[in-house]
Amino acid sequence: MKRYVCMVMVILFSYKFTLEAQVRSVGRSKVSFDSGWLFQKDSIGDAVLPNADSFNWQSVQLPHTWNDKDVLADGKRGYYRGIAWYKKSFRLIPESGRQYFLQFEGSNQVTEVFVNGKFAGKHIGGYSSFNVELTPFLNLSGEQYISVKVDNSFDKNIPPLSADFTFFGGIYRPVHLITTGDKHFSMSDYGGPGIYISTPKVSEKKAEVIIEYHLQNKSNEKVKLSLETFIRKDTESVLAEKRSNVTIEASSNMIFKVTFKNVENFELWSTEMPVVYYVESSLKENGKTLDNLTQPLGFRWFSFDANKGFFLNGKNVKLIGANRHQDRIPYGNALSNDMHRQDMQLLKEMGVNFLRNAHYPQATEILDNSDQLGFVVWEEIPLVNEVNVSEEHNQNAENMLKEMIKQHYNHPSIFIWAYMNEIYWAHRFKPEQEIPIRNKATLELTQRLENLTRQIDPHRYTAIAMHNYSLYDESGIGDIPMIAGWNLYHGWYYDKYEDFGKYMDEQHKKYPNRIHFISEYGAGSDVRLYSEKPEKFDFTMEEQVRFIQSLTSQIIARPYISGGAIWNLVDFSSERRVDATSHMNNKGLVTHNRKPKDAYFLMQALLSEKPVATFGYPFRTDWKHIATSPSDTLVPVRMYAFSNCEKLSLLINNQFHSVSQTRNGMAVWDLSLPEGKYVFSLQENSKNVQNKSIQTKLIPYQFETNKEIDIAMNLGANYAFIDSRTGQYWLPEKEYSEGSFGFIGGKQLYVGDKIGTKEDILAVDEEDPLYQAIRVGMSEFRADVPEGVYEVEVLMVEYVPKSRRFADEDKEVTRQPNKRIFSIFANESLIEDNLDLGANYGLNVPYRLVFKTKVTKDNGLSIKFQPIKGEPVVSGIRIRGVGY
Ligand code: GCB
Repeated sequence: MKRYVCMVMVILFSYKFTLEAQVRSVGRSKVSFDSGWLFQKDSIGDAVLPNADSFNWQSVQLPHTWNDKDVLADGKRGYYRGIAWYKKSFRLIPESGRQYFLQFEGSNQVTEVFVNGKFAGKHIGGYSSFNVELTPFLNLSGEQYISVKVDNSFDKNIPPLSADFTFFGGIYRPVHLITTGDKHFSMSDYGGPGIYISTPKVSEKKAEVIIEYHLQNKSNEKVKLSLETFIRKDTESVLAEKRSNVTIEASSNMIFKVTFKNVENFELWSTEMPVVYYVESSLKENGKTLDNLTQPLGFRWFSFDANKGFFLNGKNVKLIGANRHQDRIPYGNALSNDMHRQDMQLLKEMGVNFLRNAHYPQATEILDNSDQLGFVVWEEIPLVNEVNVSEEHNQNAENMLKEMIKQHYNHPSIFIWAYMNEIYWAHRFKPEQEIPIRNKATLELTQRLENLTRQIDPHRYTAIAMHNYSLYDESGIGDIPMIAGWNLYHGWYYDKYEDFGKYMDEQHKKYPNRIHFISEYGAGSDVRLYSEKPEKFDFTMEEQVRFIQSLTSQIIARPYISGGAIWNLVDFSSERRVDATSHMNNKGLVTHNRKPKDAYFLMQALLSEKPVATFGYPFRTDWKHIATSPSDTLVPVRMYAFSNCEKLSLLINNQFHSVSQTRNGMAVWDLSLPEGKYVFSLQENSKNVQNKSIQTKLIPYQFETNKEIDIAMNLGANYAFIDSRTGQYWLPEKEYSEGSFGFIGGKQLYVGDKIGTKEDILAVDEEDPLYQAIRVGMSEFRADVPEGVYEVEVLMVEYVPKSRRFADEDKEVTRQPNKRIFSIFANESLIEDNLDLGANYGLNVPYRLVFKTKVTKDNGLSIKFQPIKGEPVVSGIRIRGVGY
């Protein structure tokens, strides 16, 4: 009884509270609408109508994606692309004269919203914000029910059709409930704020500010309203203000412009001092506020020059920064605002001034932070790789462009609007007969999107990102945008580092009037791979550093290249991708969980204004080395630090060791250390800046006892693989020499001109790089070990003999019998007879052969690979002494 009374009181109280709130509601309110949702994937029926049966529905909080897990390494390709439902009941007593909207910041990719069982709106496209009006569908009783159908299936008319990233499905950005009066700033202008601020003329002292208001009168009466505009820096200081009277016809929209001819006494927005002002606008009727909204404003002027690059407020500024994708393991693309902010802080701390929001418009939080932190931003729509020849496709692309520009128009950080990325990428896979019609359609769409961009926003630059494919020049597409963006990977996917500069110099010579920007350059790295001999496409930490060092300095050395952006700030999900890390693109400067890699610290050293000094190898503590002779007692350690200081000192175990001059962002020490534990200290100007503990281990040339033996060798590779789960260290391969151990015969596998295969090795995701490196045609692995029992592991896989970036959506394992057959012997006893990896296991399916064998006195251990057909393949060998 007592409980019942309490409940009634709570209901009465909340009812009263709601009523009071209604009476008081003025202006605009915006509250989060992210909690209390139920979710179901693969729903058999739909959830349009309220249904008490929520069996099997999952409780979720937005932002949410349903692909957070199935895109991870799971032994199979593909992830759920289809329909899912969200539903939520809530209480809202609609007040007359008020309008109610849901604002979705991002839902991928087709979203249909139902309110109390009625269709309320649909949105196509996964990367922009949209509003759905609830008002006409709300129940006066206050009990409301909303359901949302989201579909991320492939649709040939919705870009992106294909791309190197995962198309996570879900309501993956926040949703807000917005309430306004019945006369308000437009809520139906492509998701834009209905207030568009431009600064056509800015100088150091004076600026012209034009504000275009899109107003909506939803009442049945013609009304006279007053519109108040304040330009403020903060609550105290008003820079300019204006009150205007506007008359709007019944049930209609109008555009009204407010111009401030001469705004003075402001500070400029720059990448070093990003001063953001606010335009505060209120729409009032008889003194009562119906709607109010604040938008950012920055005072700056800028231009690009085909020879001299970029100028901001009259000053030549080289733009250097990174591209950013928006996902993170294990959250998929459903990142919290804290996570977005963390990315922006990482970028800022790196000392750069540029961000490319690739390949789609990003969260509001990213744009707000760009304004505040001072990034020059390039933003683009997700038109990637290819177009579909259809008007519906083109209209969707246009719509996305309008949404992006309108929604982010007021952000002072936006300087470049782009609308295509590598649009000829899929060209070479298309049937010959389709080519002319595709080419024509692509060219026409480019011109159409260019015209549209310039028409909506004549104050910014336009761009497309191209790759090194001659069709961009031949078709004339390269001449359409104001900026020619280039995604170049010389020295990674193709050619050599130096070819990058040559390529660009040729472009500059051929097209002297084009403004060039390097929209992408990058190399992959896996924090488990280390090499003393880094090479193209080996995914070692050292190679990513070398690549970035070379291309960044080539960009900086060329004034006509206005800027460059590393691909990518973060390791990101690309479900179909084949790389050292399966299902991921690991060209990040930071790992997917935002831990800076060596290349991040290099960028910081090259670009930061403040002094920085950081040891390399943030993920590595162990250095192992196989002695090169019986008397060798030292482990070579090439330690480096990233810094912009002139020179740095190294101390080892508190003892001064030496000073190293920094060159190109790096100070290097080539050390030879006896086995042991060390504490390294980095000093700048006698001040300790960082300590790092490492451990060195010498694998003897020759072993004396069985028990000390544990040799693990990454055959076919010049790099070590350190298993992140256990620390198990697989040494780079070594050739056999008398009295010691190693491989005999064969060669390292190169597919194309790249070391190893980069295929996804099924079922052993954590060990992919180990299997990917392969020694082909090895006749024997010999170890002159003392007598005893040894456990031997032989790692093998039949590889896909081509170099591809993306795996097909294999439904089942491909068997390929008879490609190679070999037998394996251990000290003459047959272990595997006529092994046919392609037949028994299939392509990319690993075979880990484990057996024990006894070695008798002075015989050593010999594992022989006897070819019967083709050449044997071996990826790794481990030999462990296990007694006698
Ligand atoms: C590119 C694409 C980008 C890819 C990148 C890569 O040029 O624009 O989407 O992720 O290359 O890593 O291959």
